[in-house]
Amino acid sequence: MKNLLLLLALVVLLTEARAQNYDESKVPPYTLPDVLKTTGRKKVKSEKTWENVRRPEIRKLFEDNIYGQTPTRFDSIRYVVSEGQSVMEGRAKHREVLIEVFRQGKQVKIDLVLLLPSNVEKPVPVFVLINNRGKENTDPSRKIKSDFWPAEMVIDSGYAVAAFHVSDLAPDNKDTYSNCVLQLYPEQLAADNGMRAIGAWAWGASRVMDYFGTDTDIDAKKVVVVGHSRGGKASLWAAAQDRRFAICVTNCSGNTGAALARRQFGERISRINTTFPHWFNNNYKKYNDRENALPVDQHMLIALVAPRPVYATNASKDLWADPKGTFLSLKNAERVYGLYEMRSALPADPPGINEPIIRSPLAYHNREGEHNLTAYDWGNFIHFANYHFKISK
Ligand code: GTR
Repeated sequence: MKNLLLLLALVVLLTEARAQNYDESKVPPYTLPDVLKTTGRKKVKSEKTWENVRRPEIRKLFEDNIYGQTPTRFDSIRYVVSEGQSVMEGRAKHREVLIEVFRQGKQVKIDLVLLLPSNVEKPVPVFVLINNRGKENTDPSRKIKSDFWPAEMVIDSGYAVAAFHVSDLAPDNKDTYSNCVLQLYPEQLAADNGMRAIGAWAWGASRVMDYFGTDTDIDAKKVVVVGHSRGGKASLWAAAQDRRFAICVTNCSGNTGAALARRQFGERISRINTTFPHWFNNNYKKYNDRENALPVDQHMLIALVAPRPVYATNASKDLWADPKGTFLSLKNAERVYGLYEMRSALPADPPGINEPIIRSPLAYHNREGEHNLTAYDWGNFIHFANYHFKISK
């Protein structure tokens, strides 16, 4: 009996070791799907063919095989807005925004935390965080401060800063994730290519974008969507679909975020689907241990955001999220930016730790440290937005 248990433990350990490779020399050879070749095997040479043929094709492949469809119809949307307190010694003002979306007698409520800089010419650009951590991280009263959402830094840079919590859209739990947005769209739950939690979070980001379009203090043409880790998978999916987002920031988003799947480095599809079965659609489960069978890889998700700027990051100790695979994903999206005459400034090989490449439509850094979203990251995102929005500082 004891031997059997030992053997079992060994099998589990070996399976785990196989599932998580951290050794660059063990990355298998792979060929990425060609982002600029249509499924009919035609080369995409112009912005027009990209926009009209290849881009919609890739978007559908991501919908069908990974994130699910994103329904855009609902019966009505309502914004309940009230002025809150002045915070940060008067440097900012809290605006309470409740977004209510209705469909077929069902309702979703999104609590948008919004702080606007005072004494600044309006409308202002805005950073909005898809918050996947505790709500205390985005405390509008500023009694609690957190580097996960360093509101003072963003406000003092002349931006509004906003956040909403993923649990308002889909609780991050395999048993309860369908309690919010998916109540509005039960048909999605029944479909193998239907929306799941990450899709619902991205849907929420678009409803926040709807609101920004109605707030005259916000420059809705300058909205930066930010997400960390699972939130970073959602920020990328949101920006890929909703072209109203001007800039996308995907922080430490790793597997099924900004990192290439085919490298099979760190977290893999089989693992993410097992631990978080509620994040992606049923079809994605077909690719467990079959990365090469996917008709897409994550460089194509970044390419969907083109020509809008994308900033992807990693942390040096976060091998789980594959820093090199994230960098390579950006590199492999460069050809699509090239169609728009946008030149990336990324070097051929990943830059060193804490050496951000910011003045580029495709930006990257690998911060020293652990898996997290920090003031260092935010400082770079602000520089990135200043650069692209032509705000001189
Ligand atoms: C991990 C997961 C990652 C990432 C992370 C997070 O457990 O494997 O894909 O999303 O959680 O969200 O912090």
